[in-house]
Amino acid sequence: MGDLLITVAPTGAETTKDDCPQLPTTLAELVETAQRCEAAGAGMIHVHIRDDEHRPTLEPSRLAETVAALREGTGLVVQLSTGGSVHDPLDARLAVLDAAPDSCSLTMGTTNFGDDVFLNPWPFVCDLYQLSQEGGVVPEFELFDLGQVDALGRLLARYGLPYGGKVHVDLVMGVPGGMPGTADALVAAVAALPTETTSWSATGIGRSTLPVALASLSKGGHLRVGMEDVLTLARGVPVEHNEQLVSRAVELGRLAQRSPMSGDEARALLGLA
Ligand code: KMH
Ligand code: ZN
Repeated sequence: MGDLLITVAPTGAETTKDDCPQLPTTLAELVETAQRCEAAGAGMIHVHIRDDEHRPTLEPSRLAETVAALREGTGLVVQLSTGGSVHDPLDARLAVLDAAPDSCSLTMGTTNFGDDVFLNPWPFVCDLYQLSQEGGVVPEFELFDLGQVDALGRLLARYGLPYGGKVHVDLVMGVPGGMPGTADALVAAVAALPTETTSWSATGIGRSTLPVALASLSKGGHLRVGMEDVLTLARGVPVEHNEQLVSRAVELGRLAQRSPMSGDEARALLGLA
């Protein structure tokens, strides 16, 4: 029985196919990636999709087709990003839930995102949360800074628990504009999580990937890994396939005496079973 949820975020919305040809951007590449990552130890997939020119898209029928293909081809929990890219309008991001994924990401506030702004005004957060409750979609609360940890407590106090009754959090650390990807920041964020929190994972962007993964395991957290968050295994060593990052997470977990959860075990953790 597994006790470590490994979420793979294989694509993201910010890296281009030209800059990184090994990024899975077509549906066939995404399904192949999902299958190999599941075999390696992932329990959930966090999905951003691309159009035929490999550009980020939230096109509703393409999202629905992606959910169906991942359900058909894997046993992973399928989480669609509602963050999209920094250029996606809020209404298109709300409409992601129409594709009826198992889970959706839900970021708890606006964040400077490098030179861009990742917009998540409070009324949008509230609308998205209520839609997830009505639609039977389990949110994963993405927290980019300590203020967003506090905002999650306010959201739960106002609207109650998510669909499924479990509160699962992902700390996204090391984004330029968000909390740093350090053990100190992780400890502070975990200490401030609302008491309703039932599980949490962490991911560190870029060079903070390993420090954050090790800190998360040390605090009993789960892991998110993938090419959305990091494109190198070490300085100058590109990731060739997301499976490598999942396998490394499994190995780190093994050293911490944790074993990966299956998709079904992830479903139970998240209140989907
Ligand atoms: N692409 C980022 C601006 C999410 O998926 O919910 C936002 C993001 C978060 O990736
Ligand atoms: Zn994302």
